[in-house]
This record gives sequence, structure tokens and C-alpha cells, in this order.
Amino acid sequence: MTSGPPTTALASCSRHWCSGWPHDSSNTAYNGNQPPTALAKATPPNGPAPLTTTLDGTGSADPEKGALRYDWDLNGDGAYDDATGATVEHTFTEEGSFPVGLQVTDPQGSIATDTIIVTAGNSPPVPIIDTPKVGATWAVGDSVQFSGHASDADEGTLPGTSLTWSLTIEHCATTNIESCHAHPISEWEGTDTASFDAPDHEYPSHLVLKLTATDADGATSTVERELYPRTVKANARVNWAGLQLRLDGAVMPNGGETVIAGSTHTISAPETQVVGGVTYQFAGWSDGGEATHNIVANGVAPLATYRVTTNMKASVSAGSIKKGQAVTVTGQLLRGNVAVGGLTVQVYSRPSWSNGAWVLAGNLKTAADGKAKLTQKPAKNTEYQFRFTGSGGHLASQSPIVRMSVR
Ligand SMILES: [Ca+2]
Ligand SMILES: [Ca+2]
Ligand SMILES: [Ca+2]
Repeated sequence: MTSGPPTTALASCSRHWCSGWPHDSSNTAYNGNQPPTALAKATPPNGPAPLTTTLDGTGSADPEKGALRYDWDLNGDGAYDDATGATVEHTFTEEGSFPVGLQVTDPQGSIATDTIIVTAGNSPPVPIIDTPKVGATWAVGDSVQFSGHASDADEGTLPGTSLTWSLTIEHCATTNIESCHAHPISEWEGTDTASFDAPDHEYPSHLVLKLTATDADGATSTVERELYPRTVKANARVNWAGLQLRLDGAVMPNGGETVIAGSTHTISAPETQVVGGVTYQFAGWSDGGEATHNIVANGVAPLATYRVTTNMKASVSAGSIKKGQAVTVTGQLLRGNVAVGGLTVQVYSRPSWSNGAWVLAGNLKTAADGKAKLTQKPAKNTEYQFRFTGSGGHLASQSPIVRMSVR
């Protein structure tokens, strides 16, 4: 493709300025006008003779969007005098390869040209991808073997050296389907089979494998196969409702995120989280990883364990009692201001002001209101303490000592 001034006109040029048109063929402006670009296309570009093909120049353009004139050179003599119009149908009766020239002219008279080759008497090859089969799926790291062949009406089966392959991954953002884009991954030349390791990529995305066959006359055809990945949920769990975890830097949605099987992701458990006035401290992951670490998505959801501080309260129904009188000693287990029921606490006792050994007075279970009660008939001054050893994600705690005087 070239562009430049009308070749038949005379120009008067200094080094940097021409009167009326540019003095070179680059896309520089002159008198405020940019030259157009020419793009010709033949459909089909080849086939058995006689070959009727549609010549299309509508891919041409002018930067100022000026209306273009289209002139065609169909007999290869360099003169664009055989047809006009954006699209032209032409029949090549003889066998052979023929140059077809297109010249476009903008309203200011600036021109551009493009030349393509049309081949009559040759049929394009027919490539076929044999494997992977339609519908085959993959996971990250899979070794995917591919194979194919091509036949040609003129030459029969083409050798493997006539085949080239390309692999790209097509990625579309979930938020905007207009944002699809392709990443080239690999290319192979002159082989009918090879393999690749399936890549890791954001989901949704899929692979596109293209096979191009080129016959002895240079005619090419391309076919492609879309290869979709298997998916799993990248997910993690936490032992307290209401706590958040992060996946690849964002808050993990309930149930996790759909990803390509075998892809690698980062899960993160904040060291502390405060929910409802209660502070939760990260204790560990079930897979032994650090607070932030990578996982391979395989459908297993690791569990993050948090622990929370509890408070034990204790009280007695009477501070001073008669010897032999029953008294109820009460403890309560709280997480922040929330009662913790159904957990085991122990109550210990000893003679008051003795500094003697504590003796287990009872194993109790907290009720729905977090309370546990022990009824005693102390024979002498006694002190009590409730102790919670920690379970269900709670940290251990013990109550202050309460004392009772016996008269
Ligand atoms: Ca122009
Ligand atoms: Ca001509
Ligand atoms: Ca052929």
C-alpha cells in the first residue's frame, strides 16, 4: 500500500513544502489535507479457473472522511482504468496469478494504492483440526496435544510442513463483555502435531487454537477450535459467621468465585476483625498456610480459624450465710455483651484466705443465657472461681474470685 500525490501532476517543491501536494508518500498533511489509505480485498482470492471474484475496496479510508473515488487496474498494466466503484466483480478466465491494483482518490486529489494477488486455477487448501475434539476441556497445567491435517483439490493431502498453528487465550471481563481481548500464547510452524501446557488465566476466558494450511501456490485457509476450561469455585470458610476473607485482594463473595480448575489464587485472613464490638483474632488456616497465601483451585475450601476473647463473671446469692445453708454460686460466660451458651465451665473452691489448693467443685454447662449455677452448703468461709478452658473458637478465661462468709 502506498500513498502520495497524483503521479501525473507537476509539483513545485522546496525541501519542506510543496505547492498543492506532499513531496513524499508518507501520511503527512499538506494544505491541511491528509492522504487516504487504500485496502483491497478479493473474495475468494483463489479458486478453479474461470474464477469470478468480488473485489472490495471499502476497507480504504480518508482521515478527513472525504468521499473516495475507486479506480481498479485489472490487467496489471499499471493504469487504473479498467473499472470504477468501491466493489467490482471480475472473472479471471485464464489460469495463473494476477495482480489487482486499487487506487483511491480523496476530494482534494490525494491518492493511495494497494495491490493484491488473485490466483485462478488453484483451489485453497482445506485444513482440519483432528484433536482436541470439539467440546474438549482443560484445566491449568494440563498437557494438551493437538493434531491436524489439510487436503488440497490440486495437490491431495498436504505435508505437515504446510501447517502452522497459533494458540491465544480470549479473556472477557465479567463486568463488560465489550472488553474481550486476546493474548497470544504460542505458535508452531511446519508440524501436524504438538502440545502445550494449558495456561493460568483469569476467568472467564478460553483458548482458541488456529490451524492454517498453505498450498504450493501460496493459497491459505485457516480453521479454529475454541477450547473451554473446566471450572471450580475458589472458596474458603471461616469458623465465625459474619467474618470476611479476601480472595485475590477483594472481599470473597459467599460461596467463593468461579475460576479455572487448577488456577492459582491468593486467600487472605485479616489478623484481627471487629464485628459487633467483639474482636476476633486469626489463629490459623486448616491447610497450614500463612494468613495470606496461595491456593490451587481444586474445589477444596480451606478453613480459617479465629479466636475470640471471652469474659467469665461470678457471683454468689448471699455474701454471708448460716452454716449448712444452701447457696447458689453463679458464673456467666460472655463474648463481648453476648451470652455464650452450651460450653463447659468448671468451678473450683477452697477455704477463704487460705491460699490453699483449689478443689474442683463441679463441671457445668452454660445455659442459653451464658450462665452456669452450682448449689453448695459450705461448712466454713469459702471462695469460688469459674474457669473456662476455651473451645469453639473462644479464648480461655477465668472469673474473679468470689468469697462467702459462714456464721
Ligand atoms: Ca484526505
Ligand atoms: Ca489497467
Ligand atoms: Ca491448491
